Amino acid sequence: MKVLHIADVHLTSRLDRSAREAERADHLLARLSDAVAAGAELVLIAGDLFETPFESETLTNRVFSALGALLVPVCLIAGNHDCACAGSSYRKASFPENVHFLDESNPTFETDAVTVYGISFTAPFEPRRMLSDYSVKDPQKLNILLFHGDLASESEYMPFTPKELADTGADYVALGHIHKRTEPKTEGKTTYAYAGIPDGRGFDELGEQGGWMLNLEKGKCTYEFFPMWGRQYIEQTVDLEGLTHTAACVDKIRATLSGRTEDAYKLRLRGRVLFPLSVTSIVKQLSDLYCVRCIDECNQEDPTQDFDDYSLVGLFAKMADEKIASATDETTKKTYAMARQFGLSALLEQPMKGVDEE
Ligand SMILES: [Mn+2]
Repeated sequence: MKVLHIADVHLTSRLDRSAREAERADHLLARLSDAVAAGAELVLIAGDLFETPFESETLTNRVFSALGALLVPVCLIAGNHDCACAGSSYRKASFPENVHFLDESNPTFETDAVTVYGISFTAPFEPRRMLSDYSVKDPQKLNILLFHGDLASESEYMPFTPKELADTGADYVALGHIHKRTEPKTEGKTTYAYAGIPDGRGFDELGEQGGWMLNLEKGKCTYEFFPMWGRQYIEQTVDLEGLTHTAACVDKIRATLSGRTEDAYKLRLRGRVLFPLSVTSIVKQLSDLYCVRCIDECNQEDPTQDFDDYSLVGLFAKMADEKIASATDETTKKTYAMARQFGLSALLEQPMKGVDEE
């Protein structure tokens, strides 16, 4: 049976993030359709689909009705962020027929082929060990458990151990809570994995995100990563060594990037540049990219190390560095640093054409 496992989408209707959030919801729903088109017969959402327990009805209705349109069964639980407390979105929702919210009052979803179990948060914290004494009813069947918590001996978020997972008798435990996906592991006869997040939301969630597409049979689990991101957050270093003007830096940056304009980039600019670098004008010339942040780390390494101390260039660099080091205020320091750049440029016979005005 082909199963898609995702978790921790953290959709929110918070106004300050609304544009990106609407886009994230659209994207998620489109990728879920893709997963079904790719053969997923069951979708598992292991908690924290929403950022808070009380998201707007506009958002929750939209998400639930789109899950309804997938037609295959969708099983979900509440995590600590979107806990099913009184008055919460999950308590108020009317779910489409194929969408199964699993909690204490509705603990399983069953078909001939599979039983899905789920445990939901009902408060933002739950330090109890919810899996001690928990076990599946029919060990002969294919059994899946949806669980949101910390793989830890103690935690405020449903702590568990691999042994506790194995003792449930579940064939696969679809985990949520940790935003970094983990390769499926096996303990006893139980396979378990965190799905991570389907789509990054900032530079603390870098790279390719998605979920696990699993092929589950009794006693056998194969899997592959199913990419789902709408935008990637990418952190990259760009070497601008020896460049003499902004346009050359912009060209170098473009040549270094993947060419995808829909991603968000945090660029660390490094190397010795031979003109006063302006991050503002570089960013301006990259405005076709969705988001670019540049961190100017140019001219920061030990500047004399590449020069022969006994050459004119080496002596000049050494002298300039001493001046910079002994400067008592920022303005003087900057002036010496610029003098060093201009001096080196002259000595290295690299003309200062296209020097940035800013
Ligand atoms: Mn969580």
